[in-house]
Amino acid sequence: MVRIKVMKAVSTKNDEIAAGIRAELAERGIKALNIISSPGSGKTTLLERTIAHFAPDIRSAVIVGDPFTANDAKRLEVAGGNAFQLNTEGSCHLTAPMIRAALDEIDLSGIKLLFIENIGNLICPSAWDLGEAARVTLLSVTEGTDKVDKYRRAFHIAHCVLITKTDLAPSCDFDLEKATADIQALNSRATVLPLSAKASEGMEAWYNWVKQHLL
Ligand SMILES: Nc1nc2c(ncn2[C@@H]2O[C@H](COP(=O)(O)OP(=O)(O)O)[C@@H](O)[C@H]2O)c(=O)[nH]1
Ligand SMILES: [Mg+2]
Repeated sequence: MVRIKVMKAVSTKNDEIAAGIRAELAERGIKALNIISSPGSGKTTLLERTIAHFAPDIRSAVIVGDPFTANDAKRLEVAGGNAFQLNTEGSCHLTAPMIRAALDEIDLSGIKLLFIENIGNLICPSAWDLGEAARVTLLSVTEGTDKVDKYRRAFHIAHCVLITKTDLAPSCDFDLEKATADIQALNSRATVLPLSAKASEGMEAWYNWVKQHLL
């Protein structure tokens, strides 16, 4: 009983802070994108390409969630992003208070896109509102077609689902048609885009989605 009440109180507080972040970013003309996936499915690589694609006309900032390291933020600085590292000291997801604290440190002048690379896992990040305008969930072909159903909440809450690393699909027995149908059965409003950041396949469709929904 007590435990449930505490969890509810924490989540309510999170949602209040997230609503404040959403309102503040909207007023400043900044769109935030919460990026969710398992470790290694290609979040940072996608961001490297995306930030470089839109620069210098459209400037991006990135809040990079990571349990311990600053490696991804360093990669994204190199790609031209204004990158801010958030270390959770092992915790499995970002929360709105963490984003609030980061925003108080970041210079957002001239920024149009705020990418949030969440901690790599397909469970907890999908339960926490960060004040984003939209959510994108990545599933790499190396993870297997069955992961859509297994981690359904991450796909249910997504505005866009990216099937990544399509260059590796032939060696992974990934069934793109089934994965797409399963995602659409869970969430009919989600756009599903297969792509390979490494092979530069399908990237234009992704950039168009960003333009259409975030710019
Ligand atoms: N073959 C292939 N490898 C990729 C692709 N995108 C990322 N990778 C590799 O997958 C690994 C993890 O990528 P990373 O972007 O760090 O994933 P993150 O943990 O989700 O941020 C790295 O070795 C990348 O080079 C892709 O489109 N194709
Ligand atoms: Mg990463």
